[in-house]
Amino acid sequence: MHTFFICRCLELAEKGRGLVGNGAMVGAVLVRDGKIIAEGFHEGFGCPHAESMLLKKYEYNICSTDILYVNLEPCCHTGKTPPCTEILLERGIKKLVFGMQDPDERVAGKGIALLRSKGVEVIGPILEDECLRLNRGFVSVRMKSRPWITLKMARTIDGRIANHDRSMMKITTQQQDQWAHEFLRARHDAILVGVGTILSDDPRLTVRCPHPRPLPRSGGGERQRQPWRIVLDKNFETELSATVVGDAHSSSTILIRGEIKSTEDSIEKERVLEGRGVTILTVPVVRGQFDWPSLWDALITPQQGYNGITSILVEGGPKTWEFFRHAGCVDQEVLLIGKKSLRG
Ligand code: AOF
Ligand code: ZN
Repeated sequence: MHTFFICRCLELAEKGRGLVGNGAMVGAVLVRDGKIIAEGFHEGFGCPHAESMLLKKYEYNICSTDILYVNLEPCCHTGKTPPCTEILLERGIKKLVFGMQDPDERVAGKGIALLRSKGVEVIGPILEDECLRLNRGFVSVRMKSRPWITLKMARTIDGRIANHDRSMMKITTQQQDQWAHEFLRARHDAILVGVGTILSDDPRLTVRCPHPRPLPRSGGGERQRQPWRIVLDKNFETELSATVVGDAHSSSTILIRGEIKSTEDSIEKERVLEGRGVTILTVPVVRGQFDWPSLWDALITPQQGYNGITSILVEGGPKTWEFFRHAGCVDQEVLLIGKKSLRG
């Protein structure tokens, strides 16, 4: 029974994807006599935590036999919001089931210990692997100070990735593309390519899903959350005509440039891009490459209008893939093999 309710927490937690910035996706359910009587989830960066959302909605008395389920250990620190442990104790929660321990060093088991010391019965971890998988980005940011990285590659049956003249080649089938949109693009906070891909292919880098999931706070208006689009552009070569900085989602594009000398043209380009809502981050370049720790810092650290990200799908060409592999910064690789052989 515990696994069933933790699964529901994970479903609720998923609704926060892309909205919680560099924080955790968390869902909570309150169960009485085997039935869910209240639900809540962490709806966005800086918003009340899942437990607090649930208890705000459920203002009635809590019985001593009620069980609160949550996929992440309740926090015991004062961050942007008060400690969840305090709220749970105040409201008289006597039994808690959690999915995984919080890797945040401010919590890291202390939330559970505190609740136990106050006489709350605490059970867990339950479905720990599933919970870790859902929050793999958050865990990576807290444990490794960098986002979770998935490399996505595509090649033909005979191992080719481009035409002989290096022009773009359609490799994957429509079915593979749909899968990649739904299970890769829509499940990462950001899609990353190098500027070479922008200049040669002018991709859209959006999620186009056959089964879009509406955003929780869009009133059904926004059909699909769009991930951030990150362009590694050391020399600031992205053209103003590129789709990622010109379409309706340009405010979800992050351009990472090196500390190059500004010219009149580059200043003007920056002005236009910022006017379109594009986020431009400058990261130091060391021996011709972006400095990794600085790049991660820029991406995971919230700043004005940007709440940080925790997971990236790298889609760029072979140069970008090698760049990530060489740095040992790859957590998962997905290889899509097209059906056609394009020999000749
Ligand atoms: C919970 N329930 O729903 C979430 C938790 O800056 P704050 O105040 O939002 O705190 C962020 C930290 O709180 C985050 O690193 C993680 O440890 C925890 N997130 N905890 O009990 C929640 N989202
Ligand atoms: Zn909390």
